[in-house]
Amino acid sequence: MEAPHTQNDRMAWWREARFGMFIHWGLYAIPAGVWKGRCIPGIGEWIMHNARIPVKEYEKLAKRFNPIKFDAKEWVRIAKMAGMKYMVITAKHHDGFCMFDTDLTDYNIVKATPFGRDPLKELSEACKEEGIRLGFYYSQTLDWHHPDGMGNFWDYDLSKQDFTRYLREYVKPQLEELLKNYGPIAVLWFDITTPTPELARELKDFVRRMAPETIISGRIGGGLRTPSTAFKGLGDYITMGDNQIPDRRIDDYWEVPMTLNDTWGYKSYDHNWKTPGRVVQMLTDIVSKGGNLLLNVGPTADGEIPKASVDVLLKVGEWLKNNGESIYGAGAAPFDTPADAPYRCTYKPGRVYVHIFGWPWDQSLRVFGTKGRIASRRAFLLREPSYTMKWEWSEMDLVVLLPEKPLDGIDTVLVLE
Ligand code: JFZ
Repeated sequence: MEAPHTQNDRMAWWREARFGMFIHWGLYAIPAGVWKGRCIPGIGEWIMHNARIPVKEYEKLAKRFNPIKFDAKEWVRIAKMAGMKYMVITAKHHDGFCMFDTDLTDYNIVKATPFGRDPLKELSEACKEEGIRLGFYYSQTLDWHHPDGMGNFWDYDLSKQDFTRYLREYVKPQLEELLKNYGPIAVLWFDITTPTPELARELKDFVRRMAPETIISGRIGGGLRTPSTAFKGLGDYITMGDNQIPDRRIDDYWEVPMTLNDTWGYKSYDHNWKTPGRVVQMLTDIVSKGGNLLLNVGPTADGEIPKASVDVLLKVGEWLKNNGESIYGAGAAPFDTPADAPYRCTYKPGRVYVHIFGWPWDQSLRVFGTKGRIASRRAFLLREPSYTMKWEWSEMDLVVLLPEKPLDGIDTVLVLE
């Protein structure tokens, strides 16, 4: 593939995609939030840290990892049915266990588990077949297994660590394996940020040289330290804090990583699922501000995406099947919408998509701040283009007379053009 000439070239598919699947899958799915009979607080993939599990104990989980129900084609089918255009899966999370075949350590799913297969290889093939882009999450800083990785203060003497050696002799060779053996890799999703701007720069240059088309997430770091939990640094886009939706539009590339319940890695007792309506409205809110949504699933130790997650995703996919034009390739409108408005506006040149969440009791919808910003000549419902509506200007706002009932209980899309 020809190297992208500009940042916009590299990001073009990503901006069009708007909606991706995040997958947190690893040994932590076995305890699933419980350790020695105790429910361990916090997100599931942090159980080794939160329960202070010694490396020698945690490693034993590998011999129990046999996700025989794993089916890459099924996961890709679910992502497509949900209307997701890219997938980002954990290649190595903070626990250090490698979900891919690597020569750098035997602590990996092919060599250390009864499963003996490479799920990232199978996913890469399934994604290629179905036209879904595949990215890898890679924890380049925290590694609670490797003595030179950061974060394991309960097993290792951190004063004896050599992080630079870890990055150069372990992280970079593994990234080379991932970029060369599973490619083309659409996104490298780094996390936590790299400890120094110099090492972040070294990492970015390394990836760029090897895979100029691979998009790099904002948590590679290398930028100015700010109190914000949103990071861009040397990345190609801003990674917002977990589940953090900005309160206004951002004129840059940015993405919200979001959980479907309250954990990334599977927890057997976390049933706090977001409803399909909530997901659609958050996706719409994010796109209306110019961003992408990377929505997470946490597969079980058997290799299945929890049914409750699938149920939500399929309903979101149904809505996108009917209204996807207002999301894919759309962005922020050339006017601001009050945060408490019962609608959000996404935009493509020549068309404003008004996503109506709350149907006005008098059927009169006021679209704030539009006068002089859009030359509206026609107002119709995206799903019923033949049904046009009366509208008029009122001060700076456009007022549209809607039909008596919404077409869609979650989000009815009105088009102004
Ligand atoms: C990190 C991981 O620790 C977590 O396990 C998960 O993978 C998540 C997607 O990423 O958690 C973070 C990292 C950075 C911030 C918040 C959570 N932050 O900067 O706000």
